[in-house]
Amino acid sequence: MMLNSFEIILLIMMQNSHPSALLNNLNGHYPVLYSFRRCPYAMRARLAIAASGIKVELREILLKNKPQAMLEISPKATVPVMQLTNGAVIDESIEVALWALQQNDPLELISAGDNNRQLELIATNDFEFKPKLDQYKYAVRFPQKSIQSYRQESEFFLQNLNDRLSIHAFLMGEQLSLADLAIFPFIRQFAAVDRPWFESSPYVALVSWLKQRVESSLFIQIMQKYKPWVAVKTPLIVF
Ligand SMILES: N[C@@H](CCC(=O)N[C@@H](CS)C(=O)NCC(=O)O)C(=O)O
Repeated sequence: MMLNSFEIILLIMMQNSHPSALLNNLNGHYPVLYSFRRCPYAMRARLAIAASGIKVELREILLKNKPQAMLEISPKATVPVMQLTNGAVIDESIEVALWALQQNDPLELISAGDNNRQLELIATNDFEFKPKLDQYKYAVRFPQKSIQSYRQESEFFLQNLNDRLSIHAFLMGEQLSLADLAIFPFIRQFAAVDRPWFESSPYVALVSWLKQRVESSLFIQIMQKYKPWVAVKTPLIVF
């Protein structure tokens, strides 16, 4: 659970009166997550962490101004990046998600479907669908083809997901799984490119699944807005 506004204010007040004591007390007790609110990979990590109930220190970053502290531990410079309390660094979203759920998985997201099949579907999302999504979303940067062609080339994945969701409530069966959480932020991005098209598309089960996921309390929780983290100045945000 996240701190509520009252607890955050209390932390800021305490920090103002005893800054170093508070930082020393809390920093280092939590893994640190560098995140960017609108990044679908970072959403995947935050969703899994929130579902696990594990507390981390959230450091919101700006992609155009990445903090030195993050670049030092992960020169590949993508979010999410997680630094564990023992110093180990995990800088792939699926690995952050698996790390969190392997500690604690009260919703049984990992066992909700065959593990390899979940990972395979997530890999199809990341390596086959995501490049098509980028071309569709930023079609002006790829003038070789029309936006409609890029959309058509993405539809193999929409069809795959819609077929699954036509026979059961979630991607892996009747239970919410890691695959649902890991994939829907990307479908949300796809839907936003041309919402009227998506909503009147033949992928009816997919549209309804996306609506449910976006309206879920878990998603609302992980989309809370925070100011970008500034080394030293920003109060600890426990997420
Ligand atoms: N394979 C990585 C991909 C992460 C990724 O590409 N994140 C984007 C933001 S959505 C990023 O940080 N890009 C670097 C940049 O824009 O500078 C993962 O799963 O964590």
